[in-house]
Amino acid sequence: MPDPDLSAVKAALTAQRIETPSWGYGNSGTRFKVFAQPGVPRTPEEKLDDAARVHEHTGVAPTVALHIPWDRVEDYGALAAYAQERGLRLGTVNANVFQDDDYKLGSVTHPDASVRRKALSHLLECVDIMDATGSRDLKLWFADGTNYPGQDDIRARQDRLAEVLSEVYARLGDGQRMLLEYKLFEPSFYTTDVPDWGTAYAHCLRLGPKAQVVVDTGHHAPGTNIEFIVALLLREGKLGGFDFNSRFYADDDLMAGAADPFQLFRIMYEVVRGDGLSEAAGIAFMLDQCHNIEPKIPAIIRSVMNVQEATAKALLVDREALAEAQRSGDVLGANAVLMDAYDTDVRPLLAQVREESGRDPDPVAAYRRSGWAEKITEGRKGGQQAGWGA
Ligand code: LRH
Ligand code: MN
Ligand code: MN
Repeated sequence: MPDPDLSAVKAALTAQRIETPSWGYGNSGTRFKVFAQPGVPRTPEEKLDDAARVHEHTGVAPTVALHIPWDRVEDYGALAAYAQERGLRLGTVNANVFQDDDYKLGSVTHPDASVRRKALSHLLECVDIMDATGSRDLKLWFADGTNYPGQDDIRARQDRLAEVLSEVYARLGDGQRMLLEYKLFEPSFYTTDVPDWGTAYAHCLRLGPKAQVVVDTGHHAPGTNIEFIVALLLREGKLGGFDFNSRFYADDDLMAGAADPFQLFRIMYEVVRGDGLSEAAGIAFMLDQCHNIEPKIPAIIRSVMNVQEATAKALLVDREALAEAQRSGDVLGANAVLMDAYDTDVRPLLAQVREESGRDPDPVAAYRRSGWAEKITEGRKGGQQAGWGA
């Protein structure tokens, strides 16, 4: 394999940004049990304190996604200032219209207009919060759907969804975007109103350029070729971002890159191939995970590193050799080019990138040595639950 231009690879790795989720720092679990951990944040501010540790040790995680109302505070401008004092910014605002009794039959697709209005007003409030925090993106995921054939009119629900989305879209300011997230199933099991990229894409296309699709890697049927979806959305200019996590079964929310690092590499290769790492592409690389049994901060650091490793391997693909093998119909040769990059141990390269920017080459070890875990275990009692999974 010829030596790739390592300075360009290093520059891309240094410039990469990965957003961490506020809820990843809180206690979480399954519907069977939430295992409380020592030292877990009690407030949104303490979640930011922990996120600052992740950024300190990795250097690539300066923004934190909020989930409203899990991160409700009186003064969002003050929260943004608190973040800034710690070298962070508030990132994507995630709306939550799935934890209220009124939403039993849906939120934005509910048959009753007054429930839809309630959901809409929450979404609009989230845009107000974005104005206060300086956030660019509003992330929308809807639990809406039905459990039984005939329960509601599939088409009418799409109409209601389109109507609410267009009202939110109209409220977006310059430089703000709406990211629509799809998920195959759960909590609804018969129909889901935004089950797949095609549905999300169709709505975003009608809405306009500020509406884009977000790909949560845990939200597909087993065997789905996620990198194909990424390639297609990117080609259409409709890929807004990722919620990275790992899954073995369904929406497991395990650490990104843990279950299937090869899949993460294939996804990141399509991102690189589509020039999606550039700032102009505007793609938000976010984690959407919870850490039910493992310590949270080092797990988030590990996940950030896993995304970096997949990115590094993707950047190392010898694109010229690949194109040549593809042109000449050299199936095995083309596959070998891709596998050469995947099989490269990029950990020394990433260690070097970290050292060159004045950081410890091993972020997890540096965190362990920092004493932060002991400090929060001592200083924080009665940590907050992430918000769901009780
Ligand atoms: C839904 C989802 C969505 C929510 C998050 C907590 O499964 O992926 O992104 O906001 O989980
Ligand atoms: Mn998600
Ligand atoms: Mn999910």
